[in-house]
Amino acid sequence: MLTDSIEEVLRRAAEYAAFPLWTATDRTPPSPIPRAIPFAWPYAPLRELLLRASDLITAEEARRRVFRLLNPGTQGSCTTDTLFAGLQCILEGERAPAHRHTPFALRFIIEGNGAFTSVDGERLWMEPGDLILTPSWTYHDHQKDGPGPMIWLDGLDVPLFAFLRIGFQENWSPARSTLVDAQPDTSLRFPWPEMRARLLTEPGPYAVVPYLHRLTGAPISRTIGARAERLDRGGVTPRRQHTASHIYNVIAGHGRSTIADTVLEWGPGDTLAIPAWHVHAHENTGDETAFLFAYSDRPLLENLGLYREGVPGA
Ligand code: GTQ
Ligand code: FE2
Repeated sequence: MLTDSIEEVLRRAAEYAAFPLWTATDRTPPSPIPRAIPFAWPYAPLRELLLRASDLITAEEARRRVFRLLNPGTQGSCTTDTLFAGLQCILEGERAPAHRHTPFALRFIIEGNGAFTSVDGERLWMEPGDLILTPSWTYHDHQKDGPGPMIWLDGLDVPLFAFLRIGFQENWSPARSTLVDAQPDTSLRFPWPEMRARLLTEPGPYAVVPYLHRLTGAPISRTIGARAERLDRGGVTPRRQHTASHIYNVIAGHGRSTIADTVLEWGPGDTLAIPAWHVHAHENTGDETAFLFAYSDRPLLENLGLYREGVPGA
């Protein structure tokens, strides 16, 4: 009908579940707009609460005794828009039961000893500062025999799976097979003394060393990459901007990070979220060398051709 108004046309289109693009508010913007905000989770109070929770619920009951570190700007299990972080605790004599899932996971050990994660039957011992990997669809559980708590940061790509809707998992039902210690050169465990030594041989007040597969030199997974950083006393990092988002955990030292307009102070054990495209820089404000652990979705973005760096201030 030539005399139709646009409103009339759109009303009739809507009856066929068809709508105008030109009035949509969620069109692709000129630059990335993450929902996540810059945010810090302080270790000391969360550690106390996690230990309290550990007296009240067993690892077996909880399956995973984890505090999810959820970004106030996002919904669901998001620490940044694409990455999840959680603080997990197991106590002496406990075992978090075995399962496997499509999401990839890393563990960065914060405190404790005498515990291990088993991955497809191989025991990976956990010491503070170690990085442990549980690749997609590998069976894993966590067990502690020695005294005291063991606390670590879990890093997973679960927001990606929430988006794709192909996240799934399976619980281990057969009796657990005999475990063997993993080979010392396994690419599923990166001991801290080795990484620390490498950081100390690097020049400059600011050093960055990526965690790479020992044989292939590839990032630790096709979605998540990780690195450790050394920032000397008084040191300041360059300002950076990129499409990857980062989660940091402070290994040692004190400092502050400027993330767009937000300034976050940090100390040992604290976790920070740096959303995509936010210009950020770190500063060591303490009297000792700072060591930082970080993971990001950079491999995911690079594999899709979507990693870009900006020129801050340009
Ligand atoms: O330890 O297996 O924080 O499957 C979230 C999901 C930890 C784990 C998390 C998991 C795990
Ligand atoms: Fe898991």
